[in-house]
Amino acid sequence: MSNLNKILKNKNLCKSVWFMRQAGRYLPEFRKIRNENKNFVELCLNSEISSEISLQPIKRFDLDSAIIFSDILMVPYALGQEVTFIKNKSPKLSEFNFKKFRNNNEKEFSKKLDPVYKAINITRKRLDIKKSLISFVGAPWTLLIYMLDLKKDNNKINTSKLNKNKLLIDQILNDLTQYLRLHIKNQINAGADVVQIFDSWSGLIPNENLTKFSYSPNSELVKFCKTYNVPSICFPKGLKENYETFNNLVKPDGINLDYEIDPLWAKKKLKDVVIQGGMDPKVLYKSSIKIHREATKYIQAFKDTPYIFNLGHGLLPETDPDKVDKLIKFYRNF
Ligand code: 1CP
Repeated sequence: MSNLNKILKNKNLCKSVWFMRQAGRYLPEFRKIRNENKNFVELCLNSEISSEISLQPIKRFDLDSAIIFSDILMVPYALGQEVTFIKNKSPKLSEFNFKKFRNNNEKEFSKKLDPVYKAINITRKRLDIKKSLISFVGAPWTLLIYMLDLKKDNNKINTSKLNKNKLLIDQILNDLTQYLRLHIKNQINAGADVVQIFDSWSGLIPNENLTKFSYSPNSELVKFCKTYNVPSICFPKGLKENYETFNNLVKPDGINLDYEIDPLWAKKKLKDVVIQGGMDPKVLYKSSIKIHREATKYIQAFKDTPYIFNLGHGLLPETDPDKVDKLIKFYRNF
């Protein structure tokens, strides 16, 4: 069993490090492939290249886990929305059509995403048995934000749009959760060892809607992973002190801290869960001394509990890969 699975399943005190967005634009070897493949969706659907990209950070840094190269927006793509990735901008989706959405079926959905499952299958075969292969989904709320274009800016949602479509949204969330279960099942069957559930925009959920948009759907997906005996890690980014309620209600195997959460607070409040990450990815823009000081805060806080070293959000595109290398070595030597 890999270290990541030993920590998540048996609560072992072994070491494990990987980074969100470890396969991405900060790596020159990724940028080279990206320049030759202008269409991002097509790139995600090229199993051979997707597998190669997933393994790039493993080859370079010998990280403990690989995350499959894909995107959370491949689900809306498979459900019929056009998805365009524009450099340095939020991805854009074509207008949502409720009738078209309801006309989807599971067979077509799985078929459209089959290249992703193939990529998982070949990557699992190429990856050292001692390393985990992480698969992922976007949580329903975070996908809804993109599918219905609900974001005004990075701190605000269009509440009138949300309130105007209440009944419709309940139905969409419900259907979407079923398709996410299927996507998780297909990824597990293809060879994924762990599932990370990204709820990157949960900080934008109005307080009175937390149960409906965050706790319930995440809970359903975590329970679903448990039926396969595959551990899940939730990332309810931006929930602040509600991380505690989230953890008590959703009960994931692992929880990824965002950079706003104080590690000592988390240690006290988040029970019966393995903590992952937390350090602000912007710290990697700073000097080695500052990076080590910040990393020490997390390593010290969690030194006598199972802990997965990672960040409080994804690696930023301007990050220097040498600093990532040094951080990994610092963590391993600690
Ligand atoms: O190493 C990896 O993690 C690679 C696989 C991966 C994952 C797990 C990618 C590739 N995207 C994701 C998850 C993802 N995608 C999330 C959840 C995690 C997070 O919050 O970062 C989200 C919200 C998205 C949506 C998305 N896709 C964004 C965010 C935009 C926004 O609204 O702020 C962006 C920029 C993308 C494009 C994308 N996805 C992945 C890469 C490498 C890129 C860059 C594409 C490029 O080269 O232009």
